[in-house]
Amino acid sequence: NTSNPTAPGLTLLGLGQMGAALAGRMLDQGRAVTVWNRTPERAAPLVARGAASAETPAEAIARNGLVVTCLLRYASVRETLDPVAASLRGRTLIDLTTTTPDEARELGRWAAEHDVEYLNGAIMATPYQIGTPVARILYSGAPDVFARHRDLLAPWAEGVYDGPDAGAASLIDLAMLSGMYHMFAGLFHGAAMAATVGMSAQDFASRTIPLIESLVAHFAADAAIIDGGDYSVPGQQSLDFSDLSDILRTSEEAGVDSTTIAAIQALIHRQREAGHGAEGFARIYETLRHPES
Ligand code: FVH
Repeated sequence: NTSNPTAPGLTLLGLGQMGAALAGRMLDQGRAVTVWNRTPERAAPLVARGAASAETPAEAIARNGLVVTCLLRYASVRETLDPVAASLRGRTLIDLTTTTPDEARELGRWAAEHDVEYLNGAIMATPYQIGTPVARILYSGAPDVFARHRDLLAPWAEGVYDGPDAGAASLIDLAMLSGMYHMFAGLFHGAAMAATVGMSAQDFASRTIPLIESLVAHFAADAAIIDGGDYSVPGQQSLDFSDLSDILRTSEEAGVDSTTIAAIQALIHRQREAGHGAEGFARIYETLRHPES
């Protein structure tokens, strides 16, 4: 840990698994870091690595112009910051707590009312990935605040700026997680089906992973079709062809819960009933995007 006295310091509020990883990475880069945590004992390993510890959020905030929060959820951010709003005046707040987009926007309004510069951040990494090439942090909010802090934040992850709407980073984060959870739920459903003929989940995984890997790239082609709005582009699997009745019936006959696959079948049927059966599977996007139409 070679300390770098010319680099600006930062204050980190919240030393859970992620907050500790963020603080540790900055200490490794020689940055002056002041930390605070509701349960003070969690600061000790970081103090041993060179962090300064503060007894209260106000004391921690007073030490630096840049204040980063990484707490459990939005309520804990407000619980921590509301009583010390005056001490944040004129400083920069970056909230890396997972919040909903509206919560991020509300915090943006709160920050503006208290004369605090604000960026919302959404961490797309585990604590162990912080500082590695796979880590990304999405930021949204004031463009000049991102531009001024981009280099300072770089040791954590590649910073991706998603525009001035403070809720955008959070929304994109949650959208990506939605895709991930749907994919895993589908794989778990398949594993449950395969288990009824004696296949282990591990065998099912090794059989399925190459198929999924070969198909993932097709998402880009579907995305181009969605953006273009023409679902009749030749070469696609049609909605009539994509009928999932066989999968649904087999799942039910095998006694496996069919909630996930039935939801996809319902989306397909909505579009077929609207006369789009000859068009591509990506057309179900229209029902998701415009549920009332
Ligand atoms: N861990 C991960 O893989 C994910 C990756 C994606 C982004 N998340 C988000 O990061 C936020 C923090 O997550 P974490 O992993 O650090 O969470 P914990 O280890 O559970 O630590 C929680 C910290 O929050 C403090 N805290 C909780 N409630 C309050 C409160 N009312 N007032 C003040 N602080 C509070 C807690 O303090 P303590 O329990 O040690 O006293 C921890 O410092 C989170 O939004 C993830 O979604 C991480």
